[in-house]
Amino acid sequence: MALLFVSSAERAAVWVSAFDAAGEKIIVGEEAVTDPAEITHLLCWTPPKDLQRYPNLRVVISAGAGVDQMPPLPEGVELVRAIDPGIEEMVRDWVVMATLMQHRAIPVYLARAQQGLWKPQPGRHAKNTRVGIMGMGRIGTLAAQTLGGMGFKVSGWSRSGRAVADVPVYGLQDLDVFLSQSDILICLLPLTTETRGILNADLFAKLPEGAALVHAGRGAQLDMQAMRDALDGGALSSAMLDVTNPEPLPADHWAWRDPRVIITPHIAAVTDHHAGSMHALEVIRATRDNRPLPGRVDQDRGY
Ligand code: NDP
Ligand code: OXD
Repeated sequence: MALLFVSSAERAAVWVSAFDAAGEKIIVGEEAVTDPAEITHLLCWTPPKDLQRYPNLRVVISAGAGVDQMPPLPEGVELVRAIDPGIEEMVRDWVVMATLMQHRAIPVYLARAQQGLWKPQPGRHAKNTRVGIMGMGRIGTLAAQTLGGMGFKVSGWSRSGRAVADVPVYGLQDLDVFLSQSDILICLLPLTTETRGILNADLFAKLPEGAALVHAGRGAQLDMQAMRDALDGGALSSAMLDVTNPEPLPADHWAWRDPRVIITPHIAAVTDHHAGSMHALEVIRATRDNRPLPGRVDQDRGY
């Protein structure tokens, strides 16, 4: 078995030493492939155009946790997402920071600071703030546990409504109830056919008046104009986005200059190359042993 590595040169050095230490074969870059038949695994953000060139390809491993950038794969080729506790903790940290910033009205104070305005406003205790998390997977669960531990009233929403320790989780049919109880709405959903455009006017209208939005899922889930209308109409009071629609956000986009919106350029998580290589090695061993692949994506479901 051999893994074809199609990613940045900066990552490659770490991966090559991890694979050498584990006695597994890694080939960096398509130009280095002499025998396409030996390639069984591929690591990439998006695959090279001609995957048919690799007749024994069995698994494509995404360089990121999200897999929405992947095209349909040839019949029989499995897709695996990156699994890296470091990514999950970093996104959790970003989400907790964004939640605290909105909870403590930091966008308001940043705007007042621009005017040199010393003007306090009443604050709110965490125990009186309801946080709703859309997407209770690996990252959503971690965020829920941390925010719950800080005293926020946390609930979740997921496709299955599967219970998570100490956190009430609503299923698909209970979206409206979930939204009506979300003073701060966090989106940590994968981008799929069902979740594209889910953060829209209809959804914002179901939130408590003046709710805040925290978005670290994928840009295409958000209707930016609907968000602006909701901010203008009072359904939303502020938003903090790590992902935008489009992405990158053009320099002249209104959202950069709106004091109610704080944007970071998709930096919530930074990939840890060592952790990525350890996960890929585990995927290779699982393939060899016919075990379930860690991080296997259901390609019909899209995550
Ligand atoms: P998981 O696959 O572990 O979890 C996905 C969650 O979303 C599950 O709870 C799933 O429900 C739920 N879900 C999926 N589809 C729907 C739907 N149609 N309706 C309701 N719930 C749905 O993903 P992760 O937690 O690891 O990551 C989530 C996303 O975060 C990634 O896909 C990526 O887009 C984004 N991300 C962003 C980063 C950044 O830097 N901003 C970095 C890393 C990830 P169920 O539990 O029922 O299956
Ligand atoms: C990811 C991301 O999916 O960085 O890993 O967004």
